[in-house]
Amino acid sequence: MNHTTDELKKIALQVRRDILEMIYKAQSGHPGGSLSSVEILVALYFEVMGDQDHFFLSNGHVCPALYSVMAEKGLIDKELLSTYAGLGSELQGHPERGRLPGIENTSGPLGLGLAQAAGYAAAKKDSFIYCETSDGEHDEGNHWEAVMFAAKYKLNNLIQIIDRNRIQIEGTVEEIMPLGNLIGRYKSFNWHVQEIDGHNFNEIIEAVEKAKKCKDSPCVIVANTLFGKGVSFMENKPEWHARAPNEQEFNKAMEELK
Ligand SMILES: Cc1ncc(C[n+]2csc(CCOP(=O)(O)OP(=O)(O)O)c2C)c(N)n1
Repeated sequence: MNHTTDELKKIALQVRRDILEMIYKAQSGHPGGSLSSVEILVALYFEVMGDQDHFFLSNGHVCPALYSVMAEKGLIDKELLSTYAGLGSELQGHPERGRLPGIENTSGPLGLGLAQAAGYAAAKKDSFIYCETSDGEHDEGNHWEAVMFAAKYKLNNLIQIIDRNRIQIEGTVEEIMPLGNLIGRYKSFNWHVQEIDGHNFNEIIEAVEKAKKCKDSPCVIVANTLFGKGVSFMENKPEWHARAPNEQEFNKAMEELK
């Protein structure tokens, strides 16, 4: 590992604070999924990805987490974070390819990122292609086409990580469109599957190392996470899917993120 677990945790805490600051300042954004994705993104950018590799964020609404991780890593200017979701900003509320170096795909419409990543993986066999998706995105038919495509072409350089926080836009995934045995579903589509705690750096990094050794199939890591992780009154509360905190809520959240 390049960093100790304590160092990674420190970065994750700063990313959570950045997420809150961005969404509070813009009075717009998606805190629940941003907060659940933090360890996945910190692990990818700080421990896992090499210069040859590419990352696709499919659930683009959680981009405050991505922007902050990119800033912490020094890939973008930290000052930019305060422009999040502003008119003309490089940091749109849903990322746009071409607007900011390092953003591979435009997102917002859900269920497209895996197809984009799979196409890239098919074309660039000499690099690993990582794609974060969410459980809510599994409602989209296009996503499952990409699942079939990746298996058919045995894209063993494609690694999908699902932010399995079990919440989506107006309730739980289970209420809105249950995914049943998600692990069994991926296995039946000939993917290599692992299930981990998506807030545990060691588990994320180990799972990716295993995924990199996959021979004949694409790999998916189902990362069980907590929606709103780190801010007690947001945790597991669907109303925080796309809501900005008011001043009092913001101060309380920042008090907890210390
Ligand atoms: C194709 C498409 N359909 C619907 C939406 C509206 N939408 C935005 S976010 C969302 C829920 C996504 O679920 P998930 O990513 O699991 O939510 P989170 O974990 O961030 O709360 C929906 C349905 C969309 N952006 N794109």
